[in-house]
Order: sequence, then structure tokens, then C-alpha cells
Amino acid sequence: MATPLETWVEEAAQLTKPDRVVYCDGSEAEYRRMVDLMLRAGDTFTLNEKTYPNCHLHRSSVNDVARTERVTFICSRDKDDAGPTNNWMDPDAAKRKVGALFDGAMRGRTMYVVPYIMGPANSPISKVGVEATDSPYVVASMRIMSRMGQVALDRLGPSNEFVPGLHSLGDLDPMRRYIVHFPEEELIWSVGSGYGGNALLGKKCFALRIASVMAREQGWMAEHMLVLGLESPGGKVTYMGAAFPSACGKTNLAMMVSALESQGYRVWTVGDDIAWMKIADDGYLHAINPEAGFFGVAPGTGMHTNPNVMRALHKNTLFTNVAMTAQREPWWEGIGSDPPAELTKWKGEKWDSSKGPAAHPNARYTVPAKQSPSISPKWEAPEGVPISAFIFGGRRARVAPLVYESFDWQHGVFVGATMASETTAAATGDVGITRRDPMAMLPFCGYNMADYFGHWLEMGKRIPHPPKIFHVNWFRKGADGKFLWPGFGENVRVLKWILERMEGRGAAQETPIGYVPAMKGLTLDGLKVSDEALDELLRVSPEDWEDELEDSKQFLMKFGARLPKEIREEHAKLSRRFHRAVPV
Ligand code: OXD
Ligand code: MN
Repeated sequence: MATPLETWVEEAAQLTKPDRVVYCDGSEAEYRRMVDLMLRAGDTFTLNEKTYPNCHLHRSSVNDVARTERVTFICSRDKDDAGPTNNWMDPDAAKRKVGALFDGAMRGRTMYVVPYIMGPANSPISKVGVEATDSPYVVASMRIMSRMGQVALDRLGPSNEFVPGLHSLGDLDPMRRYIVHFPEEELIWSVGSGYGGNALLGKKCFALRIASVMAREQGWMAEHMLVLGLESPGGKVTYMGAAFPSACGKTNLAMMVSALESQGYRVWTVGDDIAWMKIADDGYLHAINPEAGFFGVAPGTGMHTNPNVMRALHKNTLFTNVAMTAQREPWWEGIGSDPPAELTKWKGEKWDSSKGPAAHPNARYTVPAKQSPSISPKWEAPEGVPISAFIFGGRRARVAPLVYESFDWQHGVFVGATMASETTAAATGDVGITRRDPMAMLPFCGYNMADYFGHWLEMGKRIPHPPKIFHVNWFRKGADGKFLWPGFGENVRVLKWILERMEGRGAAQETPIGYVPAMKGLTLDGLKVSDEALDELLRVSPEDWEDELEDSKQFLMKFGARLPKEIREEHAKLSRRFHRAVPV
């Protein structure tokens, strides 16, 4: 008798009509075969074998370089279940429309069946997915980003407990590109794109959009969060989850080389993008990193900003859309060296400075997580790590101070629900526009975000030791338009204050938005930040917050009556606190 997996694969093959179907085993030899196919296709190049052994550069189609939120859909039966922040399509209409694009899409191609586990192979929190794809690049990337192949088949056995995802490159025409999710069926269909966030279906599609729906139903959390451990003097490690929108520095924070290492503060990486969290018997929320690799933004990454990842990238790494030097080494803006005389642009032509950036602003590296010198000894612990703090953050030139602590869980949920950030190159569309991005989940929540806020509020009641909730902003600018805070390894000073607040220490002043460090609250020794800059970094400007209150109100109104009353209440409380603080 056919297993549920075999039945699904058979149906997928009947629709897409590949020449052959190959089940992937996840072996080294299979990875090599995928790379050989990519090399032969002419869009992939072997990098310098001495300095970058087993590293390759893949060049994508020029109009397939980022996530495409415009063509990403949640296909719930009821439109209201997708909510006002998601694109929605009726599931039957989606099956017809996108099904027509899948019909025969794999003719002349091979369908690779990629069984994978999101999470450590032996963790009870992990889940199995299966992606059927016609892209060797996707197979190779999935091998880095997940536990893939036989290990997943072993975990699955004859069971039907897997999330199926069908993927085809189609003809890569953006007009025929769709990333559709069927949350009630726990099914993903993606056609017309080979870009990581659209095509590696374990990542955004399963681990966030589908998993967020499962998490709500089953009482756990699937979040767009890095997970790090902050070691303090004496060796105690405190774990924190942090949600920042795409390309706002989650990877750099998770892998940070601490500026306070000589004082005993060190950062350990558990994950850089996604956290799955369940309440454990000890009363804490425990997190696992469902991924096995980092799919990070290359531009802006260098020895100054993220030395750990730079060390990790020298072997077994798949680069996408970076530039290449004459020595066949990868290069990108912000790597820390001037562009060499001879450079090939990400699109493949010879580069000169009149041609814009040499690497695409959303160029990526895909690297096994275990290669990072900062990887936590607990990163594959089956029981996960206990989370003591959540940190929300975004890019805000104004308004949000460097760091503040919410008054309690309900207020913290409001802080997350109203967080905003300037858009980046990780998704197509305008860059630098401020948009509300609740909990950094706007593009990734698989259901109505009003219900998602409700789920957060509910979890707060159920977790015996809930994490304390903070907000950070590394990107505040002074009147001269320059960043006020040095960021990167210095951000550990903010983590140290957060830790001190959790331990009932850490000097703070109460403001209408929450607790902000007192002028002497942050450890700033050895750092050149003037008193004026610090004052500006920690300032809570009533005028800015007046605008912020109005803007967040407009955003929350989108959810109508479905918005939990607690969120409305917190908005009113914030407004009252300002009016009490600033007599008008
Ligand atoms: C990512 C993203 O790639 O958020 O992680 O876009
Ligand atoms: Mn992300």
C-alpha cells in the first residue's frame, strides 16, 4: 500500500508531469550532483577552491531577487480568517488558477522530493515537511537550511504528519508567480520563483505562515525571531528572542562578538530568523531554531559588523547574487574592502562604479549554522532553551528610543502589535518607507493578525514565567542625519541592561511608553557617545509620539471589531499617560 507521502507525490507528479521523480537522501554526493547540475546550467560558478572550498555563486534570474509579497496569498475558506494585512484568494479559485500554472510545469524536468525536518531531528517540537521541486538550487539550499533527506523519512515513517509543499520554477515570469498557502489543509504551493523566501518552502511558508496557524490552534508560538544566549560573568546564560523585520540585523545580533567580552558578557547563537516555542514543564517558554543554516543578507556584512559569520562563510557556502573578484572570491558592498580593480557584477557583466552596486542589495549567503564560532552548545537541544526576554525592534530614524521595557505582558503585546520599521530590499517594493510590522510578522502571519494579537494575549496568561518584553531601535538618527548609536558588537550594552532589568537591577526612568535607561543606566565605558547623543537616543518626544499614536490608531482600526479589546485599551492608556505627562 502506498504511504501518504507516496500518494501525495504521485498526485503532484500527475499535475506537473515531470520526466522523472527522485527522492532525495540528503547525502553529500547528492549535494554534489545538484551543484553539478547548476554548474552545467551556466547560472552557478565554483569559487576559489583554496580560500572558499566547496563554495559556489548562484546568479538568479534578474527579476527574481527578493520575496514578492504582492503575489503571496493566504487561501483560507473565509476571507476574514486571512485578515486585512494578507492577500487572500478563495482556496478553490487558487487551486484552479495556480493549478493551471503547475499543469505540465515539470515536463522535461526532474521532480526532486525533499523530505525535511524543521528543528533538531530528535526534538518533540520539530515537524516534518516535504517539498517537491524542479530546482536543483532549492534542493541544495534545503540541504543547508534544514535536516533533509533520509533523516526526515525516518522520522516520518508511514505517517501522514507532514506539511506538503509543491514548488516549480515555472517560467520565472513575475506575472505567473504565486506563493499560496492553504492553512486549513496545511498545504503550500509556490510557482514562478526560485528566490529563497519564496522557494525554500520550509522557511517562511511552513515555519512561519503555516506554523503560525498550527501554533494558535495547538497553544504554542511560531515567530520571526532570532534566539540568542547572553552569557554573563560567572557563566550563566540567559536566552532571549528578538523580532526585527527582514534585513534589520537579526543575524548580526544573534551572532554578535560582544564589545563587553573582557567583562564576561558573550553572545551565543541559537537561531537567526525563526523561533518555535512551547511552554515546558519548568513553566518557561522553550524555543528551538527550526532551521539548520543561515540565509543572510550579504551587503553590509563584514569583519566589523559580523566577524562570526565572515569566519563561517569560507567553506560549504552557497552565495546568491553577490559580485565575484578576479580571484573568484565573493565580494559585496560593506565587506570591508574597496572594490577590486576587476569585478564581475551580480548579473554577470564586468562591473564599474557607474553600474550601481556590484552585489544585489538583497544578495545572500546560505551557510550551515554549525560553522559559526558563536553557535550555542544548546542550539540543537531537543527541549529547546528557556526564553526570559522578548525584544521587538525596527529601523526608526526618530520616535523609538534606543531601548525601553514594557510595563507588563499586555503592554508588551501592544508594543509588538504597533511596532514599525522602514522597509528594506528583502522584499520587492519601495525601500525606506515606514510601515507597521507587528512582531515583524506582517508578511508571515498565516491568519488574521487581530486573532494573532489575541493568541499572544492568551499565551501571556498561560505561561507561568512569561518573558519580559522590550523594544530596541539601533537606527535612531541625529539632526545631522547620522546614526546616534554605533550598533553591532556595542549592542551587547543594551542586552546587558535588559538582563539587569530582568534581575531587578538596571537603573531606569519611567516614561509614558515604558521604562527607559536612566542616563547612567547603560554601561558605556570605552565607548564614545556624547551626553547629547545619549540624551537624544533615550528621548521620548511627546510630539513624535502624538503622531505615532495617531498612525498606530489608523493601523489598528483596519482590524475593526476583531481587534482584542486589550489592544484598544493599551492604546487609550498610552494616550492618557502622554496627556498626563504633558499638560496641554
Ligand atoms: C528573510 C526575510 O530572508 O525575512 O529572513 O526576508
Ligand atoms: Mn526573516
